[in-house]
Amino acid sequence: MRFLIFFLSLTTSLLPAFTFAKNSRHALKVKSEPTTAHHHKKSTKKGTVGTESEFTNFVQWKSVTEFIDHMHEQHGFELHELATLFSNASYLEKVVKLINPPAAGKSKNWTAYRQRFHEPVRVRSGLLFWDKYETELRRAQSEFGIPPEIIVGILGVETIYGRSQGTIRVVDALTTLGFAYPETGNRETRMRYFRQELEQVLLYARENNLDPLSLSGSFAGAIGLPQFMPGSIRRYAVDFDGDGRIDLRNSPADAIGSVASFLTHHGWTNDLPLTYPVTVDKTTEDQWKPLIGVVLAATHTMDELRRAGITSPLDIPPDLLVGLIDLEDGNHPTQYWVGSENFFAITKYNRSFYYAMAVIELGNAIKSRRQP
Ligand SMILES: [Ca+2]
Repeated sequence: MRFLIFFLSLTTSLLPAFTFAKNSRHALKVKSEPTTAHHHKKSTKKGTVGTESEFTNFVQWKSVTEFIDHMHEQHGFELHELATLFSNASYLEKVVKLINPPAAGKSKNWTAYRQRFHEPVRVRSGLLFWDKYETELRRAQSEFGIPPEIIVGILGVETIYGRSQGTIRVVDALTTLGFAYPETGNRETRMRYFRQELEQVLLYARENNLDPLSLSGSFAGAIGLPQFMPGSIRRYAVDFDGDGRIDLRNSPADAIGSVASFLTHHGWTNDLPLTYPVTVDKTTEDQWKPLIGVVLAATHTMDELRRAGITSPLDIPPDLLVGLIDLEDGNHPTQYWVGSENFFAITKYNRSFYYAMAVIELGNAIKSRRQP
């Protein structure tokens, strides 16, 4: 399961690991839903959504009306308002296409991955962002303990500091994925997840006095500079500019505070080092290989790893808990590292070693270029 998100757009933050489990590419069949739901006439088969079709009558779907009832009974939403909302929601074929995994057979390549993010435009934008929001970054460090370079690294990798937040209507994305997910083995689980996110976005919009249809984001419904899924917004995001609402799309301060809050909630501990390079003993591969990525956590001491054949040229504190990291690099030898709990906190943001390492590298590149 590890790293299935490797070659996908990074606008998938905070999706659970199973998001990109291997899907078949069968045509989307919408079972047990009325064919009257089709808005356009391009569908060729009953109950099948053709690739060019787009229907907007979600409100006629049984599963949608059940969801509406749930939102009414559980959270007191007005039935007619939800009916209006879903009659305005669109099925988006491109969302269904994007949620499918990339073509198989591509090898993982750390060098290629890091080059996507460790590049001049992102570094320059990061320098400007750091200068402009230095006060907020300092405050995030003092309140949450997260260093500026980590927050700057994440916001750079995610959206180039807000430049590419995604233009897909969140309600459309989550309605499409919540009720018309493509035919896959884990379809029911995935639809349940996206319906929960839809529930969360409606609650978030109400709490922050926003029109849910005005929210745009990634194809998976991630929002704002830090690309939080709605559930993560409600659990971890903070109003860091004090204007009384959480707005991750227009308030860089809210984005900064929310990234810091997220990492604190996911195990970040002040002042831990992040990573150390290590060397592996190929003759004991059967002992250390099973230690990679079993859990996204730092659970071993270096003493334990040494016994399995892992050594480091650097001095690693004997009481520091670490986890073993592998970065496959195309035709080049795989790189091995160990990471502390802080490294693994970043992988909770996006479940990939490559992602976390790219965040750290970008943040450090920007930090090293700042005027003292
Ligand atoms: Ca705010």
